[in-house]
Amino acid sequence: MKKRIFGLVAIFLFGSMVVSAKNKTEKFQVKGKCGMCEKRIENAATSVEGVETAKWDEESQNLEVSFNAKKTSSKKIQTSVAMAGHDTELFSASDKKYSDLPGCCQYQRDENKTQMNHGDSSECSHEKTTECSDDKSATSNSCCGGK
Ligand SMILES: [Cu+2]
Repeated sequence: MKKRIFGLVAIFLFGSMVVSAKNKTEKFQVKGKCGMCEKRIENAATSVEGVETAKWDEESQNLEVSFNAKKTSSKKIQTSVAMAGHDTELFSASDKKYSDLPGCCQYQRDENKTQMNHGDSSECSHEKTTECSDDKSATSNSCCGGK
């Protein structure tokens, strides 16, 4: 019996090692306010190809994602979340996307941080054509306008 349990544990450990070889878990800050935000943020994250799970915590304002590092990256996930209207550590949502959110979801924005991100073009690594084109206001006041 003991041997059998040991065998199962060994299989489990080996299995989780294989999974962790390509799966990565990262945590970053995403601004939001309520349960609707939670759904929107998590949906935006899981809609990115390669994302396995996404869990946003309202109290800590942290989004924990686990994803296949070969298919996507924390940057891509944050881009998607920002496009849904929520500021992340790296990217700010466009003013239009933000104002399109329901009133209960209009979280407190950090003005200084927003300006800093917009001014620094090195933060803007996503493809201008695919990520920025559906939102005209993005070209004037988000990082999409810098390139
Ligand atoms: Cu909300």
